[in-house]
Amino acid sequence: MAILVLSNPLPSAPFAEALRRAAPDVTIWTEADAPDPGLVEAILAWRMKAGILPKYPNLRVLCSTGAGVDKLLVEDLPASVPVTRVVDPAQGVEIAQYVVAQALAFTRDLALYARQQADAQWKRHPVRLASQCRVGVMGLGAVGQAIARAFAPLGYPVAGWSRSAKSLPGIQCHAGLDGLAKFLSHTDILVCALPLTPETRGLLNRGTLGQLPRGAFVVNVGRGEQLVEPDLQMLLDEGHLAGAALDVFDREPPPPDNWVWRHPKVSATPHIAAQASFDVVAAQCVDAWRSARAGDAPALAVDRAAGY
Ligand code: NDP
Ligand code: OXD
Repeated sequence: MAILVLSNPLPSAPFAEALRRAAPDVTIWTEADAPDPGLVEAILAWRMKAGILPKYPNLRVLCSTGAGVDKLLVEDLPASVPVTRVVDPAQGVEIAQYVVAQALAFTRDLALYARQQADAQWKRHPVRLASQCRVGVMGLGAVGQAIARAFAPLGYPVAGWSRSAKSLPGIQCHAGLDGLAKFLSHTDILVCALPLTPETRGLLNRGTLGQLPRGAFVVNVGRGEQLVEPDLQMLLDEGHLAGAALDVFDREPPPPDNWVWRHPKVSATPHIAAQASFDVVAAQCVDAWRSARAGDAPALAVDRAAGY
């Protein structure tokens, strides 16, 4: 029995070391160890290609190195193999810090003042009141709720949107496609913290982003494939949107000639909003493997049909 780390493009050593700490009695392999496929019972991976999983006939569970599992749901994933995600509360706090930092930089005009400083220009602009900047968080799971909670003490009115109806203290909750238009039209700072699924792919497009009030700001920490980049560019250039902070892209890294690198209204970061700790990832992978061995559903198994 063994756990195999296939974390490419992330380095495998930190995951393998954390797994050894979490389960000293278990064989932990990386690709470099020339693993015996028949002994592999769990795989810890960030992404998967078709043709790999059938090589492991005794696979019991496929674990994600991150919160999202979208790159693991390949067509030859055996029906009997559960897929697990990571839930790390510290990661939620970290991602909330990133989003709050971007939102504050936007509402307090920090980029504008940095440009003014470069020209030794002393010029004051009216301050946008937090109470008049409505934050709308798409996705109210582990990550989205952490983001929503972080804004409330700063005085921002907070709303959220999810697939199923919710009631969360201090958050105006909307749900489903029926609730989307009202949610969008009442949102000045839109934060996407959705998992990538067939329903959320391309969801941030001209039609939906165009329903935001003029001057709105968009933060995407979900997945790049949820955003139709040319639509965003058009809305920024037309002035409908005031800015965007993008941490995720459909191609990571985006090619050097991608407009996002240079657009004056875009802040682009290399998928750093938050990373789960290696020890949490490893502990949850080992738990999932032990549950699968015992014939139980792992606690963090995703709904494969829903895609998250
Ligand atoms: P969860 O599974 O805990 O939550 C997902 C949320 O999205 C749920 O509230 C769910 O609704 C909602 N949702 C899913 N599909 C739809 C839909 N079609 N319409 C409306 N709402 C929908 O995931 P996490 O919060 O843990 O993570 C979310 C995503 O954040 C990850 O999949 C990943 O893509 C991204 N992420 C990015 C990071 C970064 O560094 N940039 C770091 C970590 C995560 P419901 O509650 O009704 O099920
Ligand atoms: C993710 C992660 O899913 O980094 O993006 O956990």
